[in-house]
Amino acid sequence: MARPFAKMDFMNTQTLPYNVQAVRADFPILGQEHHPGVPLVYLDNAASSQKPLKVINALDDYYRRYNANVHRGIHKLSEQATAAYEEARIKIKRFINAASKREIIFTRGTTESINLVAQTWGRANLKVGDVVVSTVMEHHSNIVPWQIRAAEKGFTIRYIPVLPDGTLDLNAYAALLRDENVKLVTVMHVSNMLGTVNPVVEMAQQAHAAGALILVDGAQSTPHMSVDVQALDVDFFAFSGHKMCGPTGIGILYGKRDLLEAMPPWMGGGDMISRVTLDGSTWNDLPYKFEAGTPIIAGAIGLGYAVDYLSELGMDKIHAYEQAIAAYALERLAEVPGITVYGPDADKKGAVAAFTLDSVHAHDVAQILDAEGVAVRAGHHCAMPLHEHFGVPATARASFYLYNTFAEVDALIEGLYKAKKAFA
Ligand code: 7TS
Repeated sequence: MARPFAKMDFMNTQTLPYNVQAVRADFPILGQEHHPGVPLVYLDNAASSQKPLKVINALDDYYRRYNANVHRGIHKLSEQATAAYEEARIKIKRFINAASKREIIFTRGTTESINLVAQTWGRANLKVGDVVVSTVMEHHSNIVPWQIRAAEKGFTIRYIPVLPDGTLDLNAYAALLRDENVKLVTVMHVSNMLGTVNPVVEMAQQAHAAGALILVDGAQSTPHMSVDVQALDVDFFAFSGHKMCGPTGIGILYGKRDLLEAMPPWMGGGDMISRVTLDGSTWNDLPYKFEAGTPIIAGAIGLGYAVDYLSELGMDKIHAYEQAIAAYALERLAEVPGITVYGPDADKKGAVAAFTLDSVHAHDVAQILDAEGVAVRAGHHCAMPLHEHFGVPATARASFYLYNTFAEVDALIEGLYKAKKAFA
């Protein structure tokens, strides 16, 4: 049973950048019922996005027609697989406007990309007395790898505080950078709880002026907005394929070439070496130096097709569409009595709304919404320090993507009224 169009849907189809119903037809999962007679309203996109047929078919095609290991075989299948794997790298290079395909390293995701930098660059460059600047709003994957490395190397981590409106305290950032021991700033581009879009261009300029490098966690920006790593002038940039229509288990570490060249390898094994003797080894060229073992071939190819899909739709159009949905969602959420939505105003944030509803536990909210077909996440969203900052153990979070509709926002709001009633 299809949900009827909401009034807002009808009013906005004239001005929206694309026809969302045509887009939805590309995503088979969106047409299914969540429970008998209850359509799926998927609002957990910050955790993982759904996949279009283009990506599903690309994976199927790889396994059916040219599955083989890469960079090894002389045979045709291996050559085909290698060509597709390397073509994906070029697509991703173009997508984020890297200067060279050698700067694109395939990893398992944002988490692995950040760990790679912490363990290689961090091990080689950070020592007692040095400072790494991070923020209170980071996902655990941009806190814990540095804590692990700090315990070993003895450097200090300092955190930029978050202001009540959910933006970073940039005065505090400037003050932190006055310490000449700061070697690295590591910051998320867009918050997965607050939706805050951090001013990474300015933050990168300030970090560089202070003699520090900057790593940006792009897990929540790359799926939703046009990213140009050269314009941002960031030193490292990490993101995950599965949040941007690609498969799970594949992600990217972008790094400026001279930095990657100077970094020691991380994992040792096949493909990452130039020559191995029993007395020692030398390393392969970039990016292979950081891609030990049989890589995630299908995942990389699938991500290449996801990037094609997003580019064909247009990142600027996707961003504009999501901004319209997010503005509508925030407007409607604000009508619900007893709700607190965290983070800045719609014009300063991505399409994410984390909230609490009266004293109803976030998990109960999510459970009632699930019964209504609305899939949201509840919990700390891997941002425990940020939840502590706001004095809440958990929030419920609705996160939107290019295929969500205004009617789905209405379904969320209806579900919240049911939750209120159930716990009144
Ligand atoms: N950084 C940010 C900003 C994220 O939102 C996430 C995942 C990660 C890093 C880690 O990405 P991974 O692909 O390596 O796991 N965020 C979420 C979330 O908000 N809900 O589930 C996963």
